[in-house]
Amino acid sequence: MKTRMWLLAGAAIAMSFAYGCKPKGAQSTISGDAASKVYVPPGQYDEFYNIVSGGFNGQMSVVGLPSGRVFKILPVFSVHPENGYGFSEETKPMLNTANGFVPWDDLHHIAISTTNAEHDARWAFGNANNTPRIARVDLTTFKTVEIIEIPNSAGNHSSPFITENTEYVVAGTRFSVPTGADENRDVPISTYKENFKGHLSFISVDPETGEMDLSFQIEAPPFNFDLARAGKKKSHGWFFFSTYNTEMAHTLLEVNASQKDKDYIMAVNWKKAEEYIKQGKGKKQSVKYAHNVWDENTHTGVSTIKNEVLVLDPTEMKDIVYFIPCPKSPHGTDTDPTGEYIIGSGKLAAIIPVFSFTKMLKAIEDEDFEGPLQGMPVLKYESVLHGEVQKPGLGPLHTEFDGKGFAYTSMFVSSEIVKWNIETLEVVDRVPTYYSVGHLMIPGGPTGKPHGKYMVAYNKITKDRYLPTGPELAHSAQLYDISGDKMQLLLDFPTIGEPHYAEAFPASLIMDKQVKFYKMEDNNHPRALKGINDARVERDGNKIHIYLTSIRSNFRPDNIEGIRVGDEVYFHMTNLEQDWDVPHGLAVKGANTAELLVMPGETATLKWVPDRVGIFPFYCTDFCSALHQEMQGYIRVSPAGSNTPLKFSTGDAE
Ligand code: K7E
Ligand code: CUA
Repeated sequence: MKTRMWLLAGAAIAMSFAYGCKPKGAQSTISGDAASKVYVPPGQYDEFYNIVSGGFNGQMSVVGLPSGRVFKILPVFSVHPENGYGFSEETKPMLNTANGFVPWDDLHHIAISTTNAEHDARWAFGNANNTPRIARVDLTTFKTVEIIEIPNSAGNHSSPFITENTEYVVAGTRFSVPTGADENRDVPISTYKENFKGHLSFISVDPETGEMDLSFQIEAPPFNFDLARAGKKKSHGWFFFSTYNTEMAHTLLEVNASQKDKDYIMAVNWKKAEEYIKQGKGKKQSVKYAHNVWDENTHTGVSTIKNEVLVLDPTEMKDIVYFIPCPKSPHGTDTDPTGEYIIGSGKLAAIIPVFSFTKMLKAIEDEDFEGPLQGMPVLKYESVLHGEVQKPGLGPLHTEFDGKGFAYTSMFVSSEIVKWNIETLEVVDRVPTYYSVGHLMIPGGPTGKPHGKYMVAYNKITKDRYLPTGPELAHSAQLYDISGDKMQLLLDFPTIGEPHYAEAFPASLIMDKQVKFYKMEDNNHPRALKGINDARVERDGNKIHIYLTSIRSNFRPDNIEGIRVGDEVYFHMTNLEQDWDVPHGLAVKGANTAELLVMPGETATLKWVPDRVGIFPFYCTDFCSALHQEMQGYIRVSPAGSNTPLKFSTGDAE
C-alpha cells in the first residue's frame, strides 16, 4: 500500500499535492476537553473493542476505544514467539500451505461476523495478502482457529469481506495469474491478456461452528481486484468488487494501469451463482490448497490438503456479473448502511461517484448496457450513478458511515477525512489527519447499524507526531469524536505494525463470553496429563517424550537424565491450573525454537534436538506466583550411544 501510494503521487496528480504536504494548524486542533473524552478511569472498561490489522506483521491487535490502549497482539499468519504460535508442534499445522510451512504474511483487512447486517462479533476474519489465505479468529478465546488457503489466487487483497449473515467471506485476487495444469501456467508474461485470469472466491461459513469451506470461484478477466463490499438489506445477494489495471498491463503499472479514465466496480449476483450451482453448473478444477482447523478439544491444529474447486464461468452464466464504470483506479468500494448506495473511491479521481443499487437493477432489467466486456455486460455510468461528490479532496481511498446519513471518506494525498451527505452529496465537514490516512473506521461502520460516536483514522506517516525511533517511525491511529456536526480530534496513538483496515464493536457483545480457562476434563490432547502423578519420561527409539505438568510453582518431573545427543526431545506440557489468567511458560536453554506459553487446562508441545553434552536448565517464563523464580528444572544430556539410564524425578534427592 505504502509503496503503491508513493508511486501514485508521481503519476497523475500534480507534485504540489504529493506526499508530505501538511495540513495547516497541526498542533492547534485538539480542544481542552478532548482528554476527558478518551479517559477511561482505573477499574472501568472501554466501550468498544477495536480489532486492528497489523499489515506486514501478519497479526491483529486488540485495542480499546476510546482509550486507545492495546490489550493483545493476536498472531494470525505470523509466528509469535511470545506464546509459541507457529513454534509449538500443535500450532505449526495452522501455518501449513500448499507451499509448505509459511511463517509470515501481510494482513490488511478485518471482517467481524454479522447477523442481519449487524455485528454479532462471534469471529474476526483476516486476509493474508501474500500467500493467499483467510483466517478466522474466535472472539471468546482470541485465538486463530482456522486458516483456509485460496487456490488460483495471488495477492489476496480483496478480502475477507463478508455478506450480511456471514454466509460467505470473499477473496478477490489482486494479481491475476495463469491457472490450471503446469503447461498452462508456464507461459510468457507478455501473454498476460490471453493467459492470465482473475478469480473471486466465495468461502462459505458454517452458521453454527464458523468453519469455512471453499464453496466456489468465479473466473474473471485479468484485472487487479482491490477491495470489495457485500450488498446488505435491499442489496443483499450482491457483492461489489473494485478493480484497477483494467488496462491489463503487466509491467510498469504505475503508468500503464493509469491510462483509462474509468475502471470498473464488478457487481456479482452471488444468489444467482448459487442457483446455477444447484443446477449442477460450473466446472471442477483440480488445485491444491491447505485447510487448517484448530480443535479446542485436543488443543491441536490439523492441516488437510484439498484438491478441488468449483469454478463458474460468468460468460456462460450471463446474469451473475455486471461491470459498473468507475473513475479512476478505484481503491475502496463501500456500501452504505441501507444497502442502496455503492461508493467507489478512485485514487486518481477528482470526484467520488455514488451509485444507486435501485438504478443498477433498473439498468440491468432494461439492458441499458454500454457494451460487452470480455463477454460480460458493462452498465452505463450515468444510468447507475446517484451522483458525484464534488471536490472532496485528493486521493480518496475508503468510506465508512455513521448511520445518520453521512459518509466519511479518507483522502490519502490531501491527508484529511471528508464528511458528506449521502443523499445530497454535499461536503459538510473536513478534518486533517497526521498524515496520509489509509483506512478509516467507525464502530459498526460497514454494517447496517453503525455506532456513529467515534471514528478512527489509520495513518501511514507520523513524522513530527511521536518521539523518533530511528529510520522507521510508528504508524498511527487517530480517534475523532463524530457525535456532533463537526468532527473533533481527540487522541492519537501509535499502532502495532502497519494498520490497514480495522473494525470495532460494543464491548458488551463479547465481554461476558470470554473463556477463562480450559477444563481439564475436556482436555483430549492425546498426550495430556490428568494430574501430577502421571508425569513421566518415555523413550521410543531416538524420540524422548517428556510428559510434563506445570502448576504453581513447579514442573514435574524437574530432574531428567538419560537423554543423548541426537535424540528428538518432545516436552508435552500440561498446565494443570484451573483458574483464569494463570499461564505457565516453558523455555529450554539452547532450544532452536520459541518458548511455550500454555494456558490453564491446555497441553502444548515443544520440540528440542540437543546437539551437545551437558546440563540444560529449563524454566517458567510467566511470573505466575511469588515462587515463580523457583519454577525450574534440569536435563542432563549424555553423548550419543551413552549408557546413562533414563530417569526422572521431582523432589527426590536420590
Ligand atoms: Cu491499506 Cu485496504 Cu491493503 Cu487501503 S489497503 S489503506
Ligand atoms: Cu509458572 Cu512462572
